[in-house]
Amino acid sequence: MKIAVFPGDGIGPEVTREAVRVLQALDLPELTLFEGDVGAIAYRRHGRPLPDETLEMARAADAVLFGAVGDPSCDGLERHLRPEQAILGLRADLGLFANLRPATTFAGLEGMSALRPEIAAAIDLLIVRELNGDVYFGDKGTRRLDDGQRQGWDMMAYAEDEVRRIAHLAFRAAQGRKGQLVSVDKANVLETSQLWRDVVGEVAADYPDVALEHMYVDNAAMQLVRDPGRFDVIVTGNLFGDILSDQASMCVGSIGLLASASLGQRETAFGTFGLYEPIHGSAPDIAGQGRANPMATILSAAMMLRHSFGREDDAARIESAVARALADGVRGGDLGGDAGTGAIGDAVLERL
Ligand code: GGG
Repeated sequence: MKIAVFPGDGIGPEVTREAVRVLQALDLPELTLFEGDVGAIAYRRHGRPLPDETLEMARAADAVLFGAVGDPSCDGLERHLRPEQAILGLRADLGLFANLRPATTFAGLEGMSALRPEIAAAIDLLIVRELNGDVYFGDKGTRRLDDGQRQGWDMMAYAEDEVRRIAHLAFRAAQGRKGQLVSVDKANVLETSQLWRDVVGEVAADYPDVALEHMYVDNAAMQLVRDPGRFDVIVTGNLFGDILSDQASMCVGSIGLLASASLGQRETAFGTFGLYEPIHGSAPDIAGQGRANPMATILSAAMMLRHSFGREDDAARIESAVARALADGVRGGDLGGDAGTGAIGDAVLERL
C-alpha cells in the first residue's frame, strides 16, 4: 500500500501528522509512506509549487494524503507560482474529476452548528463536486481596456462528457444512499449551467430508481441553511461545489470536520486511485501553534482506506473513533474547546 503524503503549508503538516499516526496504528499490511513537497513550501525549496518529483511520487502511489496549501507570503506571485496551483495541478494531472465531500452532523455537536440544533441534527448529505472543469481550468487573464482600465476574466466552460461522467458518479452515489439527487446550477443565467442541466437530465434515464431535482445555486444556498435535512446527494460544478461545501461545514459545526476524496478512473491493485484532503485550507493564522483540529484529515484517511484500499472495516473504525471522541467531549478550538492537535490525535488513537 503506497501512500504519498503531501503535508503542504500552514496547518497542513500538523493535521497530516495526526492522520499518519492513525494509519500507522492500524497495522496495515505493507504500508509504505513517501513524503513530498507541495505549495508554498515547495515553491521555497524547488522554485515551483508542484515539483516534478512530487508529481512522480503521486503517479507512483496508490493514493495521496494531502494537507493544505496556501500562504499569504505568496499573494504577490504570478498565478502559476502560487501554492494553490499545486492542488489544481495534481487534480488535472491525475484525472481526479470527482470530489466527494460528505457532511453529517456528529451526535453531540448539534449545538455547535450555525443552525438551530434540531435543524442541524438532520444533516446527512454528500456533495459531489466536479473537479476538472469550470472557471478553475478555463482560459483566464487580465488585459487593458481601451479606456485604460484593467479587466480580469475567467472562462467558465463545461464539455458534455465532463458533465456526463460526474453525473453518472453522483447517480451511483445516490443509489447507495437514499436515492435522492439534487443537481445544482445557474441555468437561468449561464450557458454552461443549461448544458449541465440538459446532460444531467439525459443521464437520469439510466437511473430510474433515483429521484432527480434541479435547483439554482442561489436557492440551494438558501435551502442548505433553511432545511439541510432535505438533501441526500448534491451534484454540482467546481466553483459552486467549493462554496456550498464550506457553507455545509458550518451547518454541521466546523470546517475542521469535513473530509474529502478526489477520485478519477484509474484503478490500482487495491481500489480506485484517489487524493484525500480536508476541505479546509492552510489557516495561516493558527499555523504552528498546535491548535488545528486534525479530524477532517483523519476522516479523509478513512475515506482513503474505503475508496482506494477497499478496507471498509478500517475506515469504519476510524470514523467511529472520531465520533466517540466528539461524543466524549473532545473539542478543538474550532468547536469551542481547548484540545490541541496532538491531544485530539491521541483521543482518536485511544478509541480506535
Ligand atoms: N485542503 C484544501 C486546500 O488546501 N485548499 C486550498 C485551495 O485553495 N483549494 C482550492 C480548491 O479546493 O478549489
